[in-house]
Amino acid sequence: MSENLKNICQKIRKLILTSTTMAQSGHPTSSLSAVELMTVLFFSGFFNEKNDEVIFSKGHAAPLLYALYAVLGKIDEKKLETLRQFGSVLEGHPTPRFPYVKVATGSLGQGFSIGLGMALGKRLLKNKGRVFVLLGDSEISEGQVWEAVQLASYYKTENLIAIVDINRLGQRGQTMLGWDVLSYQKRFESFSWKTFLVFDGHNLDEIKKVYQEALLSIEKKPKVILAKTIKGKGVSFLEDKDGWHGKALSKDELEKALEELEQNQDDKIFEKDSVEKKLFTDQSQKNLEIKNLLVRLKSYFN
Ligand SMILES: Cc1ncc(C[n+]2csc(CCOP(=O)(O)OP(=O)(O)O)c2C)c(N)n1
Ligand SMILES: [Mg+2]
Repeated sequence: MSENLKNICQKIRKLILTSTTMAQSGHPTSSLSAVELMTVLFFSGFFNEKNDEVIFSKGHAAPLLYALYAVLGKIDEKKLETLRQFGSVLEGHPTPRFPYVKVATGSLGQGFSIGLGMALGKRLLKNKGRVFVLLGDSEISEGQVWEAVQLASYYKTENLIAIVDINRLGQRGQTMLGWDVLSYQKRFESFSWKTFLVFDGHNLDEIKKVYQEALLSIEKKPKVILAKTIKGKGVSFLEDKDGWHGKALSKDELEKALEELEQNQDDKIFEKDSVEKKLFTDQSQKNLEIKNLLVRLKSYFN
């Protein structure tokens, strides 16, 4: 199971790197740091397409978003070659021209506020879905983020789940808090959020365990997953290196990177069909909901 997820991550990494090199622009390193976080969300039964929403508030990680939908079989892999081309729906930052995106993001901080609005809307409509929002660590220094943070807890927006990709780096140099996840935790907790820590944001099992805990939590609070990650993860000459933000690899660099990824691939067989079937129908999603229900029932008798 985790082996298959590992292969999906490798495949997604290759697609991110190739599509940005073809475009000769984009944000490969910002996309690479969130590969495991988003792969587990999409492929381990946590994201329910019928009811849930996912927003890439760090919209510059669009190559990751498009690669995920290519691997899901929702868009043709060949289409990734049109990334950032004039007329392509695969714009440099996500827009609703891409069929699986409801809101345009890219101006940092805004996607998160919209996610809060969507979560409140779901509550009004008695829709039991959740809203997952992916944020960058430098992004959360935006004042707008903290306006939404305080409003979300005021309204006890339990169906809002923020995932912060703490890769230490912003556009230029280290962020104010670097990898100090405990300080991030204190800040969110002081705003009455329920926090969950992932100490290795590339460890599939750890991510799965933490997502499970977060989704099973019955506290009437918004939730944040604070994950320590590595910018450029998977390619030695990109990992945790300053100076690679928003830069595509040259053809030679791409070749080197793909070679490295190939060497690290445990199992070269990529089972696309089984992946497709897994999404949304996954038994673990149902198990999670049953467990959730039981925990809720139990809480009535305590
Ligand atoms: C409001 C706003 N200001 C500035 C930018 C330019 N910008 C794009 S990405 C980025 C850095 C983001 O860093 P981080 O949130 O840590 O994401 P990472 O790339 O590290 O994943 C900046 C400043 C922007 N897109 N929006
Ligand atoms: Mg960052």
